[in-house]
Amino acid sequence: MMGSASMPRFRLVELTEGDPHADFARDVTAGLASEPKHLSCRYFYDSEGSGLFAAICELPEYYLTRAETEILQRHAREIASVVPDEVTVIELGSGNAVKTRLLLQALLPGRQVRYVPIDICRPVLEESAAGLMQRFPSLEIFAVAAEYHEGLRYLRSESDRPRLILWLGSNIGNFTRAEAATFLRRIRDTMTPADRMLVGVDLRKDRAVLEAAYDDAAGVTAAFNLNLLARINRELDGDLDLGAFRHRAIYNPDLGRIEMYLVSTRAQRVTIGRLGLKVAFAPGEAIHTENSYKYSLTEIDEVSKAAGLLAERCWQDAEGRFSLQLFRIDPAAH
Ligand code: AVJ
Repeated sequence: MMGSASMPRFRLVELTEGDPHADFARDVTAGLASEPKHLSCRYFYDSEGSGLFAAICELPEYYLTRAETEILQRHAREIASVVPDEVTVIELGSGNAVKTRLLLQALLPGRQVRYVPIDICRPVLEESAAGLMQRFPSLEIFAVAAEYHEGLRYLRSESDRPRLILWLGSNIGNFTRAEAATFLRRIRDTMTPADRMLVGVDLRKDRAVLEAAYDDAAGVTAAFNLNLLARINRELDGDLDLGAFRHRAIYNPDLGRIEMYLVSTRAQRVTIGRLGLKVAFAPGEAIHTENSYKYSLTEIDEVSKAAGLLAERCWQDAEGRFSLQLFRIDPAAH
């Protein structure tokens, strides 16, 4: 393999504090004992779930990925024009990094680029990094297997060059608006005036379009949601009958969010061996598994203002479904 002798082209660190299995066990115990029941969407992404999410991105109903890809295709050169010759591209929740290729393709000619993907699924990181290195022979990759908050800590140390921070794909949607503002503020506090952040945000739109995107005809999103229960069976020795739960996705227009649930179709008791836990479900009882917030342009403005960020540019797809913001720090903010 080619590359400089001093610096390997690919490195990977795993930054998991404590035992991820213990976290899962603790959160499942707490979530299923709660009233109403809930499970965290961060547990969707084991290898199985990451694969299902990649399949979701290809669905005809899931317009988000196509809309964001359209924007990146159209404006990658313009984005590249504000990026200096030596840059570190840091991506939060990089997944399979398919969209990132469009940006790297625009950035790489004439630039020295270090790519730092941060994702909770290590196998996905390894696979996407291998693909990128093959496609871009001069790219240096430092992959970080970590949760957002750990990745954020890491952001502070990766600051020897100007940075382009990517938070694409409406990943912001899993946060409440207040949480999103706080998280963006924490990122902002690591940024210098030369840094930029690119954030992909899904826009508010008709209920029918949104609900179809989260409840597709082929049932892939249902399988993605049900994989949480399968994961409990696999990792925590559960006996949940996946056939006795139904996927539900509804749009809550007041809060501007899609809510996903797993609904018990009948009265049932389940046992989770490794937790020494028995849980009863009433017929129709739901486990809340995910929120996906949608934004108006005003709401994007409010959140970025609260975070101390200035939108230098923003773009939408032709149908106005999705918005991409290029932020820099607002020096006047406090
Ligand atoms: C990865 C959080 C952006 O909310 O659209 C897709 C996850 N859930 N279908 C989203 C998801 C159901 C996705 N994000």
